[in-house]
Amino acid sequence: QISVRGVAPLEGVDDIKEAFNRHLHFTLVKDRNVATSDDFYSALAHTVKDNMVGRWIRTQQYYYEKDPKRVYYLSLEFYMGRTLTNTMVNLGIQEQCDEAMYQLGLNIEELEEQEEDAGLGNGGLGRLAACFLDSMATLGLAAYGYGIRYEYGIFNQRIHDGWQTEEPDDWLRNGCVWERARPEYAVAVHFFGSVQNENGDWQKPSKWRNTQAVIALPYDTPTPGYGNNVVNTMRLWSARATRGFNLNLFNTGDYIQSVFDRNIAENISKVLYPNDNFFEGKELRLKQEYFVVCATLQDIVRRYKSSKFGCRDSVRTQFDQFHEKVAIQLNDTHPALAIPELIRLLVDVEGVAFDQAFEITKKTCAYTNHTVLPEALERWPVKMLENMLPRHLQIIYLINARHLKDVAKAFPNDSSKLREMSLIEEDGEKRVNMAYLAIVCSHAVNGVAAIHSQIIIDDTFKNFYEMSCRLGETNKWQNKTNGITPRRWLLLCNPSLSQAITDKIGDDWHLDLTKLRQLEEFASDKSFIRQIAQIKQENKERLASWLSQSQGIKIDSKAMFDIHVKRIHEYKRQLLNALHMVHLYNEIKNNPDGDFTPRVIMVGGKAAPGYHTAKKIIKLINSIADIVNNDPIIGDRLKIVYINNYRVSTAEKVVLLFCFSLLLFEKVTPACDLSEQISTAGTEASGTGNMKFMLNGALTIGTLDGANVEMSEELGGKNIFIFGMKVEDVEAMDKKGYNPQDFYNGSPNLRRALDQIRAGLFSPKQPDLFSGFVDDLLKWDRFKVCADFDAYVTCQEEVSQLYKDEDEWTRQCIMNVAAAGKFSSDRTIHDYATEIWGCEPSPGQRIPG
Ligand code: DL6
Repeated sequence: QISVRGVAPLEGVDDIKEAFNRHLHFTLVKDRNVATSDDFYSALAHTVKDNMVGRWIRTQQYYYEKDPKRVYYLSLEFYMGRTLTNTMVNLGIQEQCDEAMYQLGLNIEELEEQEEDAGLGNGGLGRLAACFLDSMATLGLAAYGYGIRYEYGIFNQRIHDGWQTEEPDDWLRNGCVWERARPEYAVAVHFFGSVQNENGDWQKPSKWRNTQAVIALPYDTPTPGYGNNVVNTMRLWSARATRGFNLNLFNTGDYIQSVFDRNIAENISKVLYPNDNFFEGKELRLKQEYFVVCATLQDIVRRYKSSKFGCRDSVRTQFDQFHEKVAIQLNDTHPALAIPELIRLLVDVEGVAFDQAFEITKKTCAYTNHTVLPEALERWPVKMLENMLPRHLQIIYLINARHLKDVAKAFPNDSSKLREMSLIEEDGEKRVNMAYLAIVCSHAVNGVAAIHSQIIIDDTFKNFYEMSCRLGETNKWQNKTNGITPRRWLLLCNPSLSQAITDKIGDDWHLDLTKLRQLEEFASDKSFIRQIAQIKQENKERLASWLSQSQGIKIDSKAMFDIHVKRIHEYKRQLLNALHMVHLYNEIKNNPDGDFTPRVIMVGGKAAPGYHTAKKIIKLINSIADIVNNDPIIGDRLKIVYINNYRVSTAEKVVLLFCFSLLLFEKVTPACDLSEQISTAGTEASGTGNMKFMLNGALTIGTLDGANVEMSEELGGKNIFIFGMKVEDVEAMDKKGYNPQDFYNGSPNLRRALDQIRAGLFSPKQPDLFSGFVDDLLKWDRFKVCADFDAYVTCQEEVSQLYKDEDEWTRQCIMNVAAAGKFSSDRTIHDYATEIWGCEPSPGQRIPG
């Protein structure tokens, strides 16, 4: 098992029991009689962590010895969820731990339930970063995740009278077993102040003075690879006031106030901004973005300079080879200030000439775009930057000057391009377009699914793409279709399906998901079909019982589980689903004796606290649920569930909040029959929920958007329900002029549903609650819900028909699992490594002793 010098073998059952008891006693200072479930969880977590520590140290030693190119994944979000089970799976000690707990009279599943979700992300972008950490370690890359250790992660959602309210996610209140503070690597981050340039020349090394400093204190969390002894590091920064913070007040005698004011500095890492696909433009957010970038780059440069383990002397003083040792990946533009910051460090601290610093930075950095929605693109006001980061603004102006010369070269005689492509937008308040900055200063730019990467070159960043072509920048514009880690999203969340697959094709698929193709051979095998159907049924029963226990909701587990779980956003069109619910309700009411396929439609997800339309959509779905679920004519043929992450533990007579956001996904994914992926074509960059459901044997109903397109391709266009407008259709409709009223007039089903909502059928206590909402929809309908409604209904009818044929349905589910191999994040990371970062993955290779 172990091929690592100085690393202890993994523990057996007896060792685990012993370590568990030792931790309970010495670490938690408890005996069995008074220990709480949380103590037992912590003792197990410490025991599991012990198995990782030697590997973690050894991996880092190995990197120092070998000095490979380091990959830095910079992200404002890492949506890690729980760590315990994932660590046991990756280390291969799940069975031993299970047995050890059993022998100690404890139920491991109950202990696992004690762990808080590390919800340091909003949705897909943050979860992608977490999947990438798993894959980077599994592929043996010397990689680091860098982000912020938010004290409060994504809020807990509570549904109150159908409306969402938010509660703070105090995830650190009991401490976190997995992290380790590293005060020895704390660094200072400066804000505000003024700049002194040599001879007034911005390009010369300059002094940034009279700043306000904040300390960035790193916390390290190990990120283990799967079965390869590699343990990488995720380093998250926490803000601390400097010792001398607000010394002025202190000196004038207001000691108490000066202590209170430390919060101003420490607020930087207090809370995750809860927006998904939306740019809010708040000063504190800009501080967060610079904070992570500044602290991280100091760390990167320090590591670059000293290559020997434990050595404090600089061994590298030249930076011309920096890009051969360092790759920085920007997870969207949120960490894009890394660009001017790296240039600043090179010019002002290391004495590199500006032009060379620019070239080094460009060869080091790469940018991933995750959205084309204009409201999500970051455009920071020049005034804000000038005040908070004056030297960076100068550097951005210098970059822009260089860039505009290149624009003039690429588009001679077209002065309009200078205005269109300037990094500084001048219409209205002057702003810096961060995507433009990231593009100009990166050697690679990628989208996250093929269709999305095409849209950014055809439309969003067309000018920049064309400029690259004209200046001969080949390979700059790339696609890297997203992926998910098969460890968490199959092995961990669906053990029975995993085992059934392994029984058929062996376990090579753990590290090479394309091996799942071999399942096609068994897709028509009756006994395999029955086995897979049985597994799905058991997973559904488990979800049903969890819903009943946690939310008091009773559902029929034989009904089709039609699941739509993701952030609530107009472009994701939960409203289209809501209209379909109303339509189904009407159909059953019109024909009470008809032969309907019973469905439980589950919707779940959070709306950004300030996103009023999204919150109204949640209220609408809950209102429809209230009427439908209580109508005796409907019975079990249609049930609507809004899954939320709040539960009340009556046993303890206290209100407990559980952070079910990511966990919710882990619970519903294995139980899903039908996965809803119904965004307006051209709006969802990729989606990753779509992949999770496919891998777990759900069928998809979806538009040709994001990664759905590639899912359909992998399925050969079969065994998936595709409906609605394509990107070209949406564009053509926009050109022609879209009028939702035309569809309202042309579709009796749509008209009936909208009229009922408008008239208050689902909000009897407040009949006009949704009337404005419907009126607005019929005026604007930005995401073309009305235009796609009929196609969606027709497609859903096909779904209902197919569900009646259980064997055929299950055969198609198997074909989905078999075709999901492309969507492993191992494949995605392999492609980033070889095509962007310039390093070679070594999957399956253990660190040698
Ligand atoms: O790439 C990860 C994820 C995609 O799967 C989603 O389709 C996309 O909406 C999401 N984008 C964002 C953008 N946030 N910002 N900026 O979260 O990225």
